[in-house]
Amino acid sequence: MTPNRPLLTLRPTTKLNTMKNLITIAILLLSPMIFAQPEANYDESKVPKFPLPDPLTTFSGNPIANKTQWEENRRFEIFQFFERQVYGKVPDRLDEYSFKLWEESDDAYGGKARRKQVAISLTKNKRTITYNLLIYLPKGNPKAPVFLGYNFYGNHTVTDDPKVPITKAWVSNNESFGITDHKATEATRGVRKHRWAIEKMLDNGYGLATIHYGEVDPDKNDFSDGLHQLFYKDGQVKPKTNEWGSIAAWAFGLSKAMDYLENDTNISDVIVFGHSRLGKAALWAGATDKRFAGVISNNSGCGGAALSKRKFGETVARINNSFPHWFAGSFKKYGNNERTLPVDQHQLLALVAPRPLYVASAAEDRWADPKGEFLSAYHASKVYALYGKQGIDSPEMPAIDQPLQNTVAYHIRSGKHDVTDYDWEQYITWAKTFVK
Ligand code: GTR
Repeated sequence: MTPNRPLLTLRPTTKLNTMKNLITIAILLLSPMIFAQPEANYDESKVPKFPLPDPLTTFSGNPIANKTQWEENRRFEIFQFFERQVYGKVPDRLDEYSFKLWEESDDAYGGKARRKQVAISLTKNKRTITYNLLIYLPKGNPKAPVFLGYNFYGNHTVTDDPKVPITKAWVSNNESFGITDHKATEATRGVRKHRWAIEKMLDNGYGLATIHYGEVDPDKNDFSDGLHQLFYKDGQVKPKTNEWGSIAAWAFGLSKAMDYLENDTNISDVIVFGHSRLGKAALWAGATDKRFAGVISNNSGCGGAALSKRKFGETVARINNSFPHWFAGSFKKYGNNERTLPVDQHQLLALVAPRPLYVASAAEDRWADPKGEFLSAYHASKVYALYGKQGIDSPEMPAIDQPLQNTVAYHIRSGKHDVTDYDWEQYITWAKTFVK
């Protein structure tokens, strides 16, 4: 490219140049159409026929008949594919990590809850990142199960509790919260508490553990900060093609939190939860770390619970284009090319088996493709059957607000893309029966 070259160079009028001029003008006029994102498909009749890869037939065509064959053979090859071609590999081990319980009190929520705040530090190549885990535990339950999930805007946004400091890390700008420079302020305390039914959890004997995702890896396409850069060799500025994007980094952050939680004597089972992009991270965390006793995907959509080959709402091309840093570089080649994917997201869900799994959709969240999320849970269920666990038996979606709860559970709630009390009520009821 010549620097400072004008966008449009019209040539003097010879016949040939007139042709060239016309072609140049046509390209300029058509370029918005050529390069624009295609409209998302919301028409069932336009969903392509999509043969789904069978979780119980290996890549080389051999049938899987029992859980031993699944675990020793098929699970491993599916896992490896997701690890190298979708979310990306964690490049290496940490050199060191540590936990510091820097605040603790037993008077949270009017004396109902114990609060703990733990700093988690991860070190590699003499570089360290630190992120904070905020924990509320029901005092009436000496060893409580907890939901572990990331929040979008800081631990201080999930509660009005003044003892939780405002995060100093990157946060996404949000006009309605008055965030314009990626910095959270006191004005954002409690702004997301409607998404976290903390008192409901406490009253039912459950705790909450939450982390601001921006403290682990800021959600932007530059790879200069957060978890990734700890692992760089001299001169490296981004992960290799088959190495981790942000979703895998967030999942890794959840696993390191699990290292702390499993040693906290006030905590029993940990159920990993996530909404939307953080639901994608929760699913990958559940697949990579078997210590999570249950996994909840709330409206996780494309690259989460929804089937990629269905092409309804968000697609692989769209997500890689809008969020180039979320997945491994190697996932890009499947944009507009889903047919060539040898896996689909039902197989990600199957990696959680036999542990309890909840997939939830919202009726107005068509971008996330509720039907694709449901079918994915349905098609994962045959792996649960190998363990004698009941999944989703019928390919017919349940009615809105009629949860289907087995070891694999699903609901489609009325309303939009969000996390509501209704969602939490279902998760708590289900966890009491299926996560033990
Ligand atoms: C959307 C994205 C979705 C979902 C959502 C979110 O813009 O297209 O895949 O992750 O963001 O995380 O809120």
